[in-house]
Amino acid sequence: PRNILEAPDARLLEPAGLPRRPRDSHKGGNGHILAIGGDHGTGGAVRMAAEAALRTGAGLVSVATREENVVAMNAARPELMARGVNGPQALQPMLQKASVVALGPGLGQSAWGHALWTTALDAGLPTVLDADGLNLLHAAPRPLPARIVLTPHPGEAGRLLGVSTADVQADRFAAGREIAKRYRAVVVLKGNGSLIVSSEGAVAVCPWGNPGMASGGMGDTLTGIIAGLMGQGCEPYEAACLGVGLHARAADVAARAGERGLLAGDLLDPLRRLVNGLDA
Ligand code: NPW
Ligand code: AMP
Ligand code: MG
Repeated sequence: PRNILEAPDARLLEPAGLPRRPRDSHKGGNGHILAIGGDHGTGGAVRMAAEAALRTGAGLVSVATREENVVAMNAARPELMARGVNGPQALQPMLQKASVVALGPGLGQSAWGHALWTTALDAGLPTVLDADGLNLLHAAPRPLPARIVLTPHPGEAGRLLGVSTADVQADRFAAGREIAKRYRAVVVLKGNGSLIVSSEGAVAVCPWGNPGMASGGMGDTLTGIIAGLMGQGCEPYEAACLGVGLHARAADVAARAGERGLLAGDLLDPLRRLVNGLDA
């Protein structure tokens, strides 16, 4: 795709756009991200989103998921605060402590996922809505929080618009703009040359990334990165631009070892270097 990036949007894709972390910074001031998802069989998705938020520099990250995922998640990544939630009542106190919500990775579309989804959206916190969070929005439209980033891949974008994946890919700019307008949201239309569309319709195109990224969990990682940036003070459009840029550049660094076989988890080490302005 044509790269239409111009200042200031080009600058927003650079790590220099990251908020400074003061010397007296404390975990309470760097965002408390609440990642919600992980239905039967897709617990990994919400874990990857949560871990990416941590590696982006979020102060605290909690996970609301199916009870069955909790023991493994706490064992593998004890910095995460994972809790099993069986419904809205258990989610409410977690929402009260959170500053940003990452909603949808591996959430599924069962009654469980739907109940958590409505409760989380109604809390009105700044939110990154992804994966089944987007599929549920198509199935049951609902008012969205004012600060909202939608991160559809072309298949999810097609569902939101009621058209095919091929239709979305035939005019990605039009599709991204239409979703942003319809939902008054910042939209990341993912894929080769991800588009970031502001709620006013400004578009940035990501010049980085590679086909090694076409593997499970990549999008879930992006969701956590954008949420982590919002927790650290970025506005939604800024967080979306910067997050897409960091994600794709981390993937390019990780792909030096080969595009084929690239895993979403491989992005976490280069991501950490990039958010610190270090050569990755
Ligand atoms: P088609 O077939 O061409 O019309 P789905 P999902 C399209 C979780 N995960 N370019 C393409 O459509 C997620 O978080 C859990 C063109 C494709 O067939 C979700 O909650 C994991 N087309 C849930 O699983 C790891 C593209 O979309 C269809 C495209 C389902 O999410 C995996 C697939 O999309 C996963 O993240 C592109 N670049 N990209 C875990 N480890 O726990 C996508 N399409 O049907 O929405 O399924 O994305 O796998
Ligand atoms: P998801 O489909 O939700 O797992 O998201 C996939 C992530 O990988 C998105 O950030 C895409 O932009 C990225 N991605 C997938 N395939 C490619 C590709 N061929 N080139 C560049 N980025 C890609
Ligand atoms: Mg996805």
